[in-house]
Amino acid sequence: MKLSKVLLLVVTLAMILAVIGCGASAPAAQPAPAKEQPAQAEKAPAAEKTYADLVVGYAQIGAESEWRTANTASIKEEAEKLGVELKFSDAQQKQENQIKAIRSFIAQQVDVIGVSPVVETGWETVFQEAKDAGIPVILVDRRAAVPEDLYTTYLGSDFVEEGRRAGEAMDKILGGKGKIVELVGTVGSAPANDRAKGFREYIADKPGMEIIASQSGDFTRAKGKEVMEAFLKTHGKDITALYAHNDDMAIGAIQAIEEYGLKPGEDIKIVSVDAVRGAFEAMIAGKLNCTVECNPLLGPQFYDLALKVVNGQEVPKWVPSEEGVYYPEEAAALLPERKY
Ligand code: GYE
Repeated sequence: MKLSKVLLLVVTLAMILAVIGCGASAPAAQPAPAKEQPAQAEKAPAAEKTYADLVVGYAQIGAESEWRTANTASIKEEAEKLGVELKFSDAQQKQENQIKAIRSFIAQQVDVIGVSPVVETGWETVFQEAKDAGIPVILVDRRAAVPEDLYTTYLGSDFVEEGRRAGEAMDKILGGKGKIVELVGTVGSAPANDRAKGFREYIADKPGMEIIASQSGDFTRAKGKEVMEAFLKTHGKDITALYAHNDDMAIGAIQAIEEYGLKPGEDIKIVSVDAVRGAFEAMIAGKLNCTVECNPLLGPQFYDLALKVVNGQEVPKWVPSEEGVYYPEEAAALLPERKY
């Protein structure tokens, strides 16, 4: 009898509470947090790493371009901001130096290795070594041609799409007709391979647009200038357009075109990739006709992924960066906002 009275009381109380709850507009669920909190508190003590616990090895390519300088700054500044311990190596454009750096990171037992592979091939052995040591490898900026189990994720751009966008811009600027020379990036690198591919894909059905010469300028200003001089020597005024796989090569080529006595941006239309400040300045000066953006500020996303990976969280196999396409008309307005 006593028990049924208690039960009755509980039921009545519950009904009253329910009625009050229904009348209230939003948080009827006041008692709920009391139930949820202990469950969360139970999870918390698990040995989750924080940024302050992270030791990251980063095998950078070098300092070949404005893009790379901005990329390195982003990786270094973000580590400092978050309190991540960063071991940074500059390979001076040499794959063998990047491989050495990765081996030294493995020996130092870092938590995560970030690498921007200078070229696509030749990484299997060293990535396997990292895997055997239980150290996740994150590809940053450039892909490597390795089986998917040898890296955790790729953070970076869709270079084929950038090539297509450059083709589309060139088509617009030339009105579908032109003799194009191409300054290719570092031979065998993902951005050089893919930017060439995307551009060709786009112009495939534009019979008026023809690539008359194509050579590597290694993503540098000096090489871009040198190769453009050679193009001019061979093809002279036949050249109506230049497609450069990065802004630095375009800027080097602009100098070569001026020294040859032609007007860059007018006599020879120029489309390049990266959208660094130097490109905006060249557009304002009327010497560059378009730049397709490739975002170098990958630091924040990189450490976010690194932390997730060491804590065993799932991450997508590819984290693409968001990018735009810029023309001279908007260059002056946008320049002050450009962070690189
Ligand atoms: O476009 C170029 C740099 O890998 C996306 O490398 C990067 C490229 C960038 O040297 O300027």
